[in-house]
Amino acid sequence: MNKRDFWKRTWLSCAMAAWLMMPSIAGSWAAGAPERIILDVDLAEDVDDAGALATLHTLANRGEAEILGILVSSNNEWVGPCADAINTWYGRPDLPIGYQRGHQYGYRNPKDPGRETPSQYAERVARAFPHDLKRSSDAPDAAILCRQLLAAQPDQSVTMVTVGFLTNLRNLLDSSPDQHSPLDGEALVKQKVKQWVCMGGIFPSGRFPNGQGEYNLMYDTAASVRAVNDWPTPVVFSGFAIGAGIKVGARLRETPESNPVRACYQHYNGLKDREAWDLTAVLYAVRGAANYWKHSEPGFCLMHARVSHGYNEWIPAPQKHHRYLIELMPPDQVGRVIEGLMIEGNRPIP
Ligand SMILES: [Ca+2]
Repeated sequence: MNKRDFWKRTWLSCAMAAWLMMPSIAGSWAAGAPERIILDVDLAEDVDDAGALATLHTLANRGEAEILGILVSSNNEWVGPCADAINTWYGRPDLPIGYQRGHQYGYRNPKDPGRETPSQYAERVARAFPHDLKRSSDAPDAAILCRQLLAAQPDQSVTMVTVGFLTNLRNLLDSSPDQHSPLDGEALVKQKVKQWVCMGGIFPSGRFPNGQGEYNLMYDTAASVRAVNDWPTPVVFSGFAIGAGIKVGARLRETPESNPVRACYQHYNGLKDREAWDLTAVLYAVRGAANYWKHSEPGFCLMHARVSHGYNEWIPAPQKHHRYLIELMPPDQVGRVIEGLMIEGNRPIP
């Protein structure tokens, strides 16, 4: 090698090392420590939450993610046990699970007072697969569990991922100092959370043509208004259109019948493909935009409370810290990545 080649190679090696050490725009490291994830699911009316759990477990098996805990935002006594069954099958039977306590904080959606979030699969899967959480309400309050989990982590290290309603995040922001941390909820989030990845919203229009907002954001509107408008760290939204273009699930047939995620899809739609809304948020939270998506311009996703069912509005603003995902790779190609993760392996890699 001549001297010029040597310095060229040395420069390239240094540049590569610097690039590998540089955090991406999403705040995730291109190489190094796994992303610390708290995933908040509803796992009830739709089945993509089950796919999101499968995807996250696989990413943890691969060393790309560390799962700190699972929160449940729906009002259904079988959802916690169903999540526990999935965690157990993936070899993580003791993963902490928190359950929403919306009512303790005065929450009742005025349109759906005390309404249970129905599920076609949660009870059947919970009854059929091994786990030890008997009822969702046997799990601790999700907001308090979240305080405990956050307090134990390094500063600005945790990625919150929500693929359901925002009841728990509102309760977390509203929480008071306790035995886990002397900080109130907002200060604790600001100290410990790197970013929040939210499957929710419609971008940039904010509403469907019929005027309605997106399901996750409008379900507990009061909570969404507080969580979205006041969240003190960067937020990235995987909006309705991102997951709507990706269909996954049928390949769960290739996994054994002992797989509770396969059973969720079996009971939900007979193991057909289903939109991948929640799975996109998990993939983004762990890998960043990669070559799957690009980020919108910075701005603010303003939540509006319209009677009980709210909607979002996108306001471009260079000094704000919200962004939403925009398609880059063709959705069917992203789908193949996601479905590969969804059906891969059922035990942690030793
Ligand atoms: Ca969901």
